[in-house]
Amino acid sequence: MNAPLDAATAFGPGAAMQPAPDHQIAVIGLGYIGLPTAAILASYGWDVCGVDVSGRVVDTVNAGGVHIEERDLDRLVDEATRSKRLVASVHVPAAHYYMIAVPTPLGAGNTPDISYVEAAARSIAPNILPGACIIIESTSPVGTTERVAEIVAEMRPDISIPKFGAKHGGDIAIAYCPERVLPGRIVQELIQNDRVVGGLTPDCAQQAAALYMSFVRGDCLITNSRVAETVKLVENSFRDVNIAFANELSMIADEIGVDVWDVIRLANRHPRVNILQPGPGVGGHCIAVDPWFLVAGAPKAARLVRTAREVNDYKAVHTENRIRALIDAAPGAKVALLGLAFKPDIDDFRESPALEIAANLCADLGKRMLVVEPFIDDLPASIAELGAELTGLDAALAEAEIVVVLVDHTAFKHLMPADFAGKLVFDTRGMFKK
Ligand code: SAJ
Repeated sequence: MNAPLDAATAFGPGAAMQPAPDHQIAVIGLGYIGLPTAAILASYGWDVCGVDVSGRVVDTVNAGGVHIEERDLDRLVDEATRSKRLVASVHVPAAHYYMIAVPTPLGAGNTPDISYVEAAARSIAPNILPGACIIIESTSPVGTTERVAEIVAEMRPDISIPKFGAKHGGDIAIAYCPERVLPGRIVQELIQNDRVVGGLTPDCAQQAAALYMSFVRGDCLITNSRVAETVKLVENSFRDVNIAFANELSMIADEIGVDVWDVIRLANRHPRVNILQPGPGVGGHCIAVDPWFLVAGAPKAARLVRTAREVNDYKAVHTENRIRALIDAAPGAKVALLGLAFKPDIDDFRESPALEIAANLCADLGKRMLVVEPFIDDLPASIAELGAELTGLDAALAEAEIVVVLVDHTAFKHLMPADFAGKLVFDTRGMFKK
């Protein structure tokens, strides 16, 4: 275990003279990123207060439990709370480091809504002490770090706030360090991945990087806050554009009558071609959302990024239309839908195209839909109330004449062509081709 930095190392000469804060670190937002980060920091010896607006979440964490499914997280939180290095609260304490990990949803017209980040900044400002450091981890439109600085400046005229682009200055530090971890591998990737740390000033970046260097095994790469904000949006836009290419190919292949999986497999044997995999659309709360933040920042320039989003959204419509064509070809037949999650082997349904498609089909054909999803015990209410049934894999295959693979969960991968004999099959993930 790495030793945590002491106050003087983290805040520079004289910092130890400041009034003592309640905790070394306050993590604002105990969701998919905040809770694992808080627990890892505690496991590396830091004294952490996790803050959440939900009393239920706070109580769960203080009892050593977790409210989200993520590999190894339950063990980590249990150990962190037992050791008393992690406590949770609905109140923001005075701390050396404040880490903001709250949601940044899409607002009306696909524009970013940073109101939770702004609220977090407002909740930090009254308690902040000179020498402290605010780090924003939430995926954010470019300029959000400066907006946080503005809010703190308005609320705390007694403190000098660093200015973007200045060489030095400010009584506190403010920086942006995006999370880049993959759901399902969050605990591992929080430690292993390189981090990009962007400060309002170089001093801000250094102070923020000192925290990450205490637990990250990858490199901590220093830059300014605007570049760091852009890097995060670009990473997910890059993936979205590449998936859009694969999804568009699959629609072209449908139209010209070739097998897209064969085309991609053979094209990828070219030494400089690496096409991703088509699916029923793109889900999750990152890739399906973040590119819009780039588009909002530069609507005229971001043409490819916008189009990729539209292609990936349209792929879900195309998929649903293909399933409806199968249903029309077999009147009265039962339909097995395999998978609802936004990607394989997780229980996360956020922005899931599979869930959206299933809900639309259930709205018309509820009682004919047999939904197989090994990661849940009950169907989401939106589908259950339409008459669909959560069914075991074997029972669904026995009853259904139409089988649609929406998610290639490992639990489905043992299936063989003989399991589908005599049925109409639509495999949106190419599970049987890979
Ligand atoms: N997908 C495809 N075809 C592919 C790959 C993915 O259709 O070949 C679909 C998946 O099924 C899913 C969606 O894309 O619906 C997104 O899945 P993902 O595994 O690509 O990404 P996420 O959303 O789980 O996590 C991403 C990651 N970003 C990148 O890989 C650039 C992760 O590192 C980020 O931290 C995360 O977004 C985030 O929080 O921003």
